[in-house]
Amino acid sequence: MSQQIKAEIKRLVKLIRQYNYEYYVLDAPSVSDLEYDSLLKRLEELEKEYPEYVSESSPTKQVGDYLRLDLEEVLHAYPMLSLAKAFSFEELKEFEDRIYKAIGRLPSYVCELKIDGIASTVHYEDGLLTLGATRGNGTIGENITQNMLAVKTLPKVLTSHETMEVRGEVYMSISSFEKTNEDRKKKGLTLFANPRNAAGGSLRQLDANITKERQLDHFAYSLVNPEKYGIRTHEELLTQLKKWGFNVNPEYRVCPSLDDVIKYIEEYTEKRKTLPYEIDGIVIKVNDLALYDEIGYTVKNPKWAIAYKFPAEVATTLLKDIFLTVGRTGMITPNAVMEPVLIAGTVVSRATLNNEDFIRQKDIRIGDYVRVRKAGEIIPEVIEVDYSRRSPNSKPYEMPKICPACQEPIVKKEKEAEYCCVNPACTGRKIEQIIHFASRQAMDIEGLGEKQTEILYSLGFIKTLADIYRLKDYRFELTQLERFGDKKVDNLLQAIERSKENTLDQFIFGLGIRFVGSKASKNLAKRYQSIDELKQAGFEELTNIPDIGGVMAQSIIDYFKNDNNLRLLEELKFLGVNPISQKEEGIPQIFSGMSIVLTGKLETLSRDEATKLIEERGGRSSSSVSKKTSFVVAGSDAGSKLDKAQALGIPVLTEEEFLAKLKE
Ligand code: 0OW
Repeated sequence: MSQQIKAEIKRLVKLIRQYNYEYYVLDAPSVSDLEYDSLLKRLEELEKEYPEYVSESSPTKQVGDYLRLDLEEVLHAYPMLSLAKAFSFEELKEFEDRIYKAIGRLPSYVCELKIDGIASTVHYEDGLLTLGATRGNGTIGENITQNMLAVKTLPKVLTSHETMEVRGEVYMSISSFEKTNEDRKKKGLTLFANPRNAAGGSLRQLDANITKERQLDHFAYSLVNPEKYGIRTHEELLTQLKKWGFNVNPEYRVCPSLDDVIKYIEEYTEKRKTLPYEIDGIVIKVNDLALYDEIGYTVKNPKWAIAYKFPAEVATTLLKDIFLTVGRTGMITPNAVMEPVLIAGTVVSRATLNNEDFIRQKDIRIGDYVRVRKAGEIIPEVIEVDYSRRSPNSKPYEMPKICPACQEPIVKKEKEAEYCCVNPACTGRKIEQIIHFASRQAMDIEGLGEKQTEILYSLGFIKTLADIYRLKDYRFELTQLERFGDKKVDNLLQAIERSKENTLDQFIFGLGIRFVGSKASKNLAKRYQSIDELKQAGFEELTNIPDIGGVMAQSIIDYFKNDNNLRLLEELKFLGVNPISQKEEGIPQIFSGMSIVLTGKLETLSRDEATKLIEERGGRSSSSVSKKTSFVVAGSDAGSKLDKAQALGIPVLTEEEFLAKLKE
């Protein structure tokens, strides 16, 4: 038992450290806050129960943020605390019980919306904003003064000449978030997953002008040393902040009892969807500031405040079937096909069942009514079975032990929950082929990146390359997927249609014929006008083409002998994917079969332009000089390649001589 506990604590510490890094350093968390919070809660429970297993460097000891090394550090004279979390009303009752135990009476509270942004602090001297910083690890933050000046609703000069420090949340409204992502999309940049990441990324921009473009806002919610201004309650504090010109979120409310707090929470669980910014919970604070010291603090949280986190969205529906998918690494995942059900505004018909252990632990059976959760991740998750609705003749689910794609046996590695297909030639790893096909150098289908492909594949929308061109038939279902809104789906479907106009070399490269890279694909597309022509090519003919050796030629021939590949090409042709290459008419192939090396700086051509001129004339530009080199073009400051060419007696042309040759 103790071994298992130790292993579980170790697993949780490792996971939480990874998630902290993604969240605080990369601004790109791979799990939802809810997922993260429940892992941290589990670890805290285990550490409480087994203190002998707690490591000093446990993430439960560390307070949040990681520091960006390239921003100047700021020491917080008054630590920036974070908030303990409550996931249920019972836990709110426990929070109140602890307060009652400390002060012998029940206090009144103030409820505020928990803005899902970046905690920050701002210093004013004689009414002038002099310093802005992130929370960092609670004691040391990052200096973001220049960026804070770009936050629209943060006063830079106060009409009163106060010297003080104000705490608040910098956030990005949903409309600014969407506009920011639109701009990034046009620039080919990765998109922010949510407004919080967008705010974090913008706020930590080293270039404050970029921050300015990003429309950040601020809600103030706390003041260091409020007693200095004769402020006695949190409500008075918020009122005073407003008077000084700060943007205070107007939804706060004094709640005399816990019942009023719960009513406020129920009210805003509904209203949440209508707000122009994202919130991830409700912050509850004792209103009377004089009680704070008596109620006390933990290492990182006040005991007089707590954050109630909204529960994940859950619904119950019929589990109609279970199908297995093979991931990029060969990992086998069981997935649920369910009666479509509405969860948090979108229709869900597929969900993950994680692995066989999960199915067995919960005894999930086909025909069961299951509860499904959509907690912010893109793929919903089955969480439990409603046994009361189980039909009497249902049987436990037996997961097939063969790969769904190549029918080879699947194996489960030691101490791992997942089964894997270890067949290196497993065609099931279609997901890899699909990702390659849609990649930039191949068919360049924008919006069909790794993540999107894995989701569409695991939900069964794409199984083969041809299915990409059938996605338009599933437009409605796609718009129902988390973060696959109408606009995103339509952009993807348009990109797929546009890809039909791609060149033959992109298509050949996208097919992923073994050993055939982008350069060889270009040479094949010069020699043949279509896939049908290439299909007829013989071994000799192929090996006469630059960059095509014997192994590659044989691989091409084998590819066209495979019935599955021939069927796929027919399907793609039927769906309108059959690019025809324009033969390089009129360009004399004066460098045909030659290997040419460029070295040094060319005055009139970029390296890419020179390479294109060589390849258009049937030559190949190589990066290293050898006996096989036909000649070298030496620009200014040519280095060791020129020396080697002269040592090997390889002809060397100047840039002018090279250009003259093109005109011959
Ligand atoms: N995110 C918020 C919020 C809030 C502070 C003051 C004492 C401890 C927490 O809307 N409305 N009020 C507070 O009060 N904190 C908030 O956010 C916290 C800051 C650090 C972690 C959370 O984001």
